[in-house]
Amino acid sequence: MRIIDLRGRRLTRAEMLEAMPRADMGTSEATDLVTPILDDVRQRGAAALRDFEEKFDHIRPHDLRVPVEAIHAAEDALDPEVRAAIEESVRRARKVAASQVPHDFHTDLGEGARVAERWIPVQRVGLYVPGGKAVYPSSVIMNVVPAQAAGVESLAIATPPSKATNDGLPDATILATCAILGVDEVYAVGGAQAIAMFAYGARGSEPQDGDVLCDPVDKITGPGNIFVATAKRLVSGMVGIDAVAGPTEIAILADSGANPEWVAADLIGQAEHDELAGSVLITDSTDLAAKVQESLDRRVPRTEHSGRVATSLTGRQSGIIITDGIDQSVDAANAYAAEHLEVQTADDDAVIARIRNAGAIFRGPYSPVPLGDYMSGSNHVLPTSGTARFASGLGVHTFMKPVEVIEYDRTGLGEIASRINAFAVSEDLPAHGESVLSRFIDDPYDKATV
Ligand code: HSO
Ligand code: ZN
Repeated sequence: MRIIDLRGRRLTRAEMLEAMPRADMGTSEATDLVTPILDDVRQRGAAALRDFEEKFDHIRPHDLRVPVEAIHAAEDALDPEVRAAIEESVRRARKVAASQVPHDFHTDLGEGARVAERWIPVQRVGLYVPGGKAVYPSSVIMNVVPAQAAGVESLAIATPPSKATNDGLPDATILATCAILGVDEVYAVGGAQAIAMFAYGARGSEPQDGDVLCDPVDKITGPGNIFVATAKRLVSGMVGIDAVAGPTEIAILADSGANPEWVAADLIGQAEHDELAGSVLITDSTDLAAKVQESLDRRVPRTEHSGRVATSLTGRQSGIIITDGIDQSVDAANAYAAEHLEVQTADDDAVIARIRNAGAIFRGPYSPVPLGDYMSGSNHVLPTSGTARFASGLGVHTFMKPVEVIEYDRTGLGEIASRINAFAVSEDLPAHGESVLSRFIDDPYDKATV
């Protein structure tokens, strides 16, 4: 891993952000590729979806919508140990999600003057579940559980057909997870075309599709590759999106007391996702840095996906940041704004109290990222690429929107009617003032009476 030595350097905010290891993303190329896909799905619906599936996933699916029997068959065939793991994950996620549901509340501002806040679930949501180098049934849980806890009425999932089975169906464990969660609207559609289908809906093109293959959704969530991310960016505004996901990343803020073997194992675990995945160690201990490097040299050749792990760890998005003390380590962690931040130091609580930018914080040596990936009860769909500076991970709140209800009566409005009128007149919008005054005087247009 490359070394970024910050010791003795006093960096401006811009220089600090610039110094952080991150991959270059080819976003503009992706936009050129994705735009015609969106247009074509919008115009030709299911016929375009079949063409793109053939082109990108190398299979022309008979059923774009996965038959319910196939979803249940996958559940029946599920390995019992995997089933137990999925159920444990769901149980924990549901418990956390239940306590995340926001409460309605109101504020009284005087007699007859109340503002209430109601949290309303998004009505229909499309969840994207990536295929690619690894398949993530765990991501199905991370999207579906908070959506269900929020009270979302209608949930659809899109995920590419499996490359392993070549039968046009998505990965069997993904289907089984849908069954366990009670989701039966699943599409074997991947990539940018899936995002287009969610955003615009899709007319059927074959008898098995029906007239309407898929209704448009109100919000699209879930991670995906650069094409999925770009498609989400392009349709956002028209529909809601959770975030534009970049490659996954970990930062480990550790001091000399951290276990270098565990730190190395966690860096490799993240690098396993993707050649572009970022693994970053932030430490004030050159001794720890050297030991972690040594451990990586031993471990990387022995791990199953050593090829992509090595590429990821040696890429410009990964590195070891050497700092001159815990303060600078905290500054670096805040500048990097990691999707996942592990803290392994002598005083984790004090460090965590000073972290303001992270998608999720994993405290101490027994809270490694894979715990959160699968089973901690927390959500693993988290802000990447430094967006943790302003965004949060997926949660029940992602699937709800607060709506203010304004409840004033004659007394409450009367109290401030002339103030509202003054404000309205100052903005040269006198009809605004007249709207209010009409409730109290016969002729609000007669300035003498106002
Ligand atoms: N680390 C990934 C989530 C994941 N890991 C799924 C394994 N499966 C992004 O948070
Ligand atoms: Zn992971």
